[in-house]
Amino acid sequence: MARYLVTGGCGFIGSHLVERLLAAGHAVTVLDDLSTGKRENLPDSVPVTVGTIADPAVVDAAMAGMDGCFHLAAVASVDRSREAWLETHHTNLSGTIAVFDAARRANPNGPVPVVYASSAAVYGDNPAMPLREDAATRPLSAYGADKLGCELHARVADGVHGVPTTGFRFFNVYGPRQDPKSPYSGVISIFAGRIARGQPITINGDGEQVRDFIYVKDLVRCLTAAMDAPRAGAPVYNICTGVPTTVNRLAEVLASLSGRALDRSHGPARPGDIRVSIGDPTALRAAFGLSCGTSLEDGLRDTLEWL
Ligand code: NAD
Ligand code: UD2
Repeated sequence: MARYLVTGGCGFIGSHLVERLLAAGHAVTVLDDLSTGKRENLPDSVPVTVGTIADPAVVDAAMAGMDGCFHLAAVASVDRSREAWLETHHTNLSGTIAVFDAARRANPNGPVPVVYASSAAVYGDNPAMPLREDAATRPLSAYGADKLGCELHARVADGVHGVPTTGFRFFNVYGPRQDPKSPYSGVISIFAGRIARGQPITINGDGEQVRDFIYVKDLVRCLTAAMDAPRAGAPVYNICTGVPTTVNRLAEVLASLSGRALDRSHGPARPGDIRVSIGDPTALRAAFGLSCGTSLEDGLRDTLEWL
């Protein structure tokens, strides 16, 4: 049994991680400002500090006595990072440095490991598909730039301050509890909610754009595996399936699983929309012996049941 701090634990991915840690018998504390997360995503028994990772004193207090930290808190929206550039930077990069810094002092026995969320957004529009971790990083958004900054500071945390870190570049994550009402929500939660209610969906452009959709419960297995075996050198891994899915096919599978006729129209392509985003999961598999193997159909069935 270990004691873990989960930042962003009230959010979509964080709440699945907390569930997994509790099931494994660990003690979990959450730090979340509830900006997009919800208290009701977690059991009442989980202690939640409501506060911001942008305040180092708050992070220090939350980290005290922990054996490790899963750092997921972020403003997880590319659009928001455009509208509120500096404000999102305070959370997405300065807040991450505050987490690494607090991990130095968390425990009298020495620095504790941090497993943190990066993003496929660090690759920008690099066309080298499938994307391997050594592909050039050229983020196109403040969000992606800050996530790349997290990876750079993770190297400082490890090399200069002795804090073991593992970063994961999440591809398009989906599953229960992804808020379909949020304007920043992913395509699966938007389409699933609308199709299940018999409402029309809008496909941006021709719908032949491709994504690598990763089921949230597969993803959190990778996060806990990394905490169980911290590595030196601040490694960063893709979390992806390597399986391409077009937006058109996604809509068709959702309609078929919901038993609904598909009512779709095509709107203009989203400005700056990336045409193809597929990750190479080879390094992830080699490091942890894990593959993110839940089929799209099974993951979508689970998502639809939750609605
Ligand atoms: P989410 O919005 O559901 O979760 C983020 C959580 O962080 C929320 O609970 C929110 O209230 C909290 N938070 C935000 N700002 C905070 C602050 N200043 N202090 C404390 N808490 C704060 O989003 P999610 O999809 O669960 O994302 C989790 C992590 O995964 C984020 O780091 C995100 O950037 C990353 N990520 C997600 C995806 C995806 O497909 N969902 C893709 C790439 C990376
Ligand atoms: C994902 C991440 C984003 C960032 C980015 C980096 C999510 C939710 N977002 O953006 O944070 O990391 O990758 O590349 O994971 N679409 C429609 N109709 C809709 C909504 C979306 O056609 O109603 C299309 C959209 O134009 C895009 C695809 O669906 O082609 C996926 O969109 P998304 O917003 O779910 O995710 P993405 O890949 O743009």
